[in-house]
Amino acid sequence: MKTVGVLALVIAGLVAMGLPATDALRYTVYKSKVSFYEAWQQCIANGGSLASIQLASQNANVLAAIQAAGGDGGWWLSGTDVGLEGSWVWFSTNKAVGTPYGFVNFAAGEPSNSGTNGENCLSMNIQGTWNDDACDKLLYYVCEFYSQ
Ligand SMILES: [Ca+2]
Ligand SMILES: [Ca+2]
Repeated sequence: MKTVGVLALVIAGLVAMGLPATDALRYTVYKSKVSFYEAWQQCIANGGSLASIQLASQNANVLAAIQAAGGDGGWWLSGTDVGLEGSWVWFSTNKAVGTPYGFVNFAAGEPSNSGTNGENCLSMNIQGTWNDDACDKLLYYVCEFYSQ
């Protein structure tokens, strides 16, 4: 009882400070390859959201889910700069990437906006770092869900 009470106080404190209770988020990796927009829609259809990452701990949890699920290639997260080149937002939450905690995890040399049509959608690679990919590329994806 005592431990539960302390834990509740800690969580209440974190919420009061505006920090997300990251333990309340769980991640599911979907191993069908779809476009960024289809991934976004599928997560909503499944009762969740295409994953957004604000904290290193969330990045680590998503990476762990990817590694547990297996597979190769990239995994869609909800980041995009399709609205304004170079201005990255998490599509699921409409929050700027890197806000409010400063966590940004692009791989070296990314985002590259490669190709004639550019790259405007954010994926995680097997190292846990981020890349911009063409939004119509077919990749696995990660949905986030709030657990009780
Ligand atoms: Ca871009
Ligand atoms: Ca890229």
